[in-house]
Amino acid sequence: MHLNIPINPCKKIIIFYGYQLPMTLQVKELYSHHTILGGFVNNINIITISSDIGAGKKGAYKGPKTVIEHLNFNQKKCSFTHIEPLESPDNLKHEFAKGIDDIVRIQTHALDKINSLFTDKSGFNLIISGDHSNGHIGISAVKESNPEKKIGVIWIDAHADLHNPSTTPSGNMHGMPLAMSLGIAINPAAKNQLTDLEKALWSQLLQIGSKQICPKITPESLVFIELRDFEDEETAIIDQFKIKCFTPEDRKKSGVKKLAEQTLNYLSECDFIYISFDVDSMDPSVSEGTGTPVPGGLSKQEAIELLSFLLKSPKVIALEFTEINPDLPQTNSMVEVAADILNQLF
Ligand SMILES: [Mn+2]
Repeated sequence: MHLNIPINPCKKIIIFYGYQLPMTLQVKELYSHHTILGGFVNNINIITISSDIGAGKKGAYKGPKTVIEHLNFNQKKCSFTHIEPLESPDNLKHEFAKGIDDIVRIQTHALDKINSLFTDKSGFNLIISGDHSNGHIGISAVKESNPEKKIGVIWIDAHADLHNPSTTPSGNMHGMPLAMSLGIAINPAAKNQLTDLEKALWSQLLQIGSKQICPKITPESLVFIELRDFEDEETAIIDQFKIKCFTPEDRKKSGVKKLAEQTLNYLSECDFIYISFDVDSMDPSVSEGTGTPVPGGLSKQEAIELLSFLLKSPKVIALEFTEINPDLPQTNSMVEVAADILNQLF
């Protein structure tokens, strides 16, 4: 089916060189990976997607723009692409796929705007997105730009994000981006009964992109890190496809460096790697400012070390930060924590 719904124009903010923001933070030598990232490091495409349609609690749409105000990537050549939020007044009408019509529209629109940035020659991509349903945009952009290549995904998150509208307990679509990326179809026997329109919208979402590639990734090219809160339907998918999972217990046993090495070794067959970092992978002691905090996650320092080791791989083409909600009550500023991590990485 074709949805004839108008789409807001994307606003490309600005491109200029030697970009410098007012806050000064030292780039620590320990975390410097300039030589590893080679040509990438001085050429960063910063992409902000200010949509939080997929989240249960509103406010994460403010995260991307607020984080970039705190970035200080000295001497880097940065380009900025901003995707505006898009929300219809009645967008929550689909009980088991809240906002799915708007999510189809914004993902189609965003992918069209950004996929030219995801070839191996176009630089390193830093995506800061509102809620995690946007993760499907970045993964799709890598695949759409490199259709013959094998794409690996490192999903650093407390949650598995493997639900689809037929299994979700909440209807919030930020719990579904990996099901979208893996092309998981609606199960007619599952507990949630969907309308024909909802089934059609889900199938449209799985095939976004001009090449309509589905699935975008395969289960053996996916690794979870910090996974600790998931439902039975998600466990069933993980078990069925033997998806690689590192829990906080694994991290405590091996340490973050070993964990990063094991992850990259596991994905050695992949041509490109997309890293998605949901800030709820971190412990609530630093991540109160996210919609669904879960005890027992990474410390801020562990997050820096983990990402730093992973970014040493030249296969890593993009890093996404997501689910930063400045509107929630928080003792530590989630925006400042996220920006500080990024400033130390780049
Ligand atoms: Mn997530």
